[in-house]
Amino acid sequence: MAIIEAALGDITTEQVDAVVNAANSSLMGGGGVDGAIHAAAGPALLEECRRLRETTHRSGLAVGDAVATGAGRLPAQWVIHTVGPNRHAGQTDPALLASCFSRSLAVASGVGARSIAFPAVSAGIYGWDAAEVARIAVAAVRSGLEAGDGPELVRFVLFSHQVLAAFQTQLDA
Ligand code: AR6
Repeated sequence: MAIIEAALGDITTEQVDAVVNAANSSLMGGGGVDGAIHAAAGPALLEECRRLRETTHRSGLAVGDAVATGAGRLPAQWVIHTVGPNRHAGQTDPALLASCFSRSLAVASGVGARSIAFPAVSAGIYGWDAAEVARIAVAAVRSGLEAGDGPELVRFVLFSHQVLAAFQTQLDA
């Protein structure tokens, strides 16, 4: 039985096999958790992302999809980049957000990650309500873990008490 938990913290310091990045389709970095992950990982991460753009992801990463790279100087081994829907751009389909979590789990399994940390994808710059993100994320992770041999530990790492409370409510339900 896999463990699903939530904690307050900075995802860049997580001692897990894989950390998920709330990226954008360009994979070239940005603000929020994306900026923090690139800053902590160092230039090797951007270099790997650039290589993806030159090879397998010439037109970028689609909303709801995920892809793995190494993690540069992070304690994790892999960064799994996913692109959440941007509510400010009219991307309001919950299935796209659920897909970020299920695709990230599948990619984590593919690289052999046994533990994974997720941020609250789309709950920042992309404008989704944290309670809705929490509901969608917890449901997607639960069904993803039921469906296959995903990681043994899934930790949601949240940046504020308010967002942590939203995830804790869903985990307790
Ligand atoms: N650790 C954990 N959570 C964090 C951290 C951190 N170090 N930093 C921020 N958060 P956001 P999005 C929280 O905006 O909404 C970027 O520019 C934050 O408080 O990072 O998916 C990308 O390049 C919020 O709860 O991601 C895209 O263009 C959550 O992480 C765009 O932002 C997600 O906020 C993606 O926007």
